[in-house]
This record gives sequence, structure tokens and C-alpha cells, in this order.
Amino acid sequence: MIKVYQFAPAFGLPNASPFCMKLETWLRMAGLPFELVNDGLRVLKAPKAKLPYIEDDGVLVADTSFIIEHLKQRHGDRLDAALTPAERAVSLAFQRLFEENLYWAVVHTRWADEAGWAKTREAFFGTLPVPMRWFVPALARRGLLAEMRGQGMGRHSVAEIHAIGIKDVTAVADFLADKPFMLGDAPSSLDATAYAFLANLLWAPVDSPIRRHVLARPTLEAYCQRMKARFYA
Ligand SMILES: N[C@@H](CCC(=O)N[C@@H](CS)C(=O)NCC(=O)O)C(=O)O
Repeated sequence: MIKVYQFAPAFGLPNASPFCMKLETWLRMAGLPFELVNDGLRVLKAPKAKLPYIEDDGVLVADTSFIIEHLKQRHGDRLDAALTPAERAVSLAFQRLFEENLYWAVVHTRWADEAGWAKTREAFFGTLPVPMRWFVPALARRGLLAEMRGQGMGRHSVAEIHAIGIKDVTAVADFLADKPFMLGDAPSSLDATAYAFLANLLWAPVDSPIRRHVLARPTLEAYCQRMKARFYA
């Protein structure tokens, strides 16, 4: 059985970490049996100090892209085998948009913005025992803000970060258009990423101009509802 080490669910989502939600969605889409281990403290022991990671037949694999590659090799490619080279290229480009760019704009709304941080602190750390609850949130916040600055997003003004996120959302909405799934009629691995990131924007109670822009494109919410009904029924 594949064991998935991830953060505990928060914000009423399968996971408030879009990467953890991506992996769970992908496993559901691929129809592979798995067991979730919801334990945020595992990040301290994780091979790359990030969650999620998996244990599959004694092998540890970290990073959702490497995990999915590993699972495809071991259990067959149930989602992307029929994609053309052009579809694979588009899929990779959108994956990068979500994971390497939009992600950091979302991090800003949750960890830098004061109103977003109040929600994040309560949802992610509210159940920590005292005295951890007194110092862990501030330490984690400092770490995330330093990562965001290191990545580059954290060097932009708030207005610029929102504009960047809005451009990404516009590109996704324009590309999805009225297709049922990102690449057409059939779901592919890209939908695991797209759904996880869009649902985290839409359904986490963290307001921002980026979230309002997602709400302003109703095909995106319809897409999330479609993914939820099909894979989380
Ligand atoms: N590229 C990684 C990213 C995973 C990632 O960024 N996980 C975040 C949660 S969304 C994390 O564990 N952060 C902990 C930290 O940065 O200390 C993947 O695809 O799995």
C-alpha cells in the first residue's frame, strides 16, 4: 500500500497544501489504493524537508512530480499515456505556472497579508499544544517569507504580486475555456495540479484580488465542482 505523508486537512479542503491535494487527487484519478498519514510534523523528517512524500514498498520518494513519475513507472501510466508531444509540452508549461509561479502568489495571500495570515495561523497552528502554539507560527511564517523572497515573488510589491496571480488565472481560464478538463474531454495529470491550486484559491477562506478573479471566471468554479464530483464523490 502506498503511504502518503502530508499535512492534516485544513480550510475545509482535502488539503490546504496544493501539493498534498494534487497528489491525493492524482492517486484518486489513477485509481491507486493509498493510505494518508496526516502529520505536519513529518516535514521535519521528510527527505526534502517538504510535504508530501510517499513510502511505496519501502522506497521513499519526495516531490509530487518525482512521486508521480515513480508511480507511473511502477503501476503504469493510467492518465497521460495517450497525450501527444504537444499536449505534454502544454501540460508541463501549465504545471510550472501553477507550481513555480502562482503558488508563490498564493503563499503571499496566506502568509504575508495580515488578514490572510490570521486565517492561516488559526487553521494551520490553532490545535498545536502550548507552548508550541506560541512560537511555531511566527517561526514558520518567517521561514515562508524568507523562501518567498528567495524565490523572487517576495521582492515584488503587493499590487504586482496580485497582478502576476491574476495573469496566471486569466491564462488558465482562457485555456480551459469550456472544455471539461484542461486538455480536452479526458482528465490527465495536469488536472490534478489545476484542481488542487484552483480549489485552494476558491474554497480557502482567504480573500484576495486573485481569489476574486477566480470567482469572476465561472468556468473555473464549474471545473472545480466537476473534478470534485468525479474524484471526491
Ligand atoms: N515541489 C514540491 C513542493 C512541495 C511543497 O512546497 N510543500 C510545502 C507545502 S505546500 C511544504 O512542505 N512546505 C514546508 C516548508 O517549506 O517548510 C512538490 O511538488 O512536492
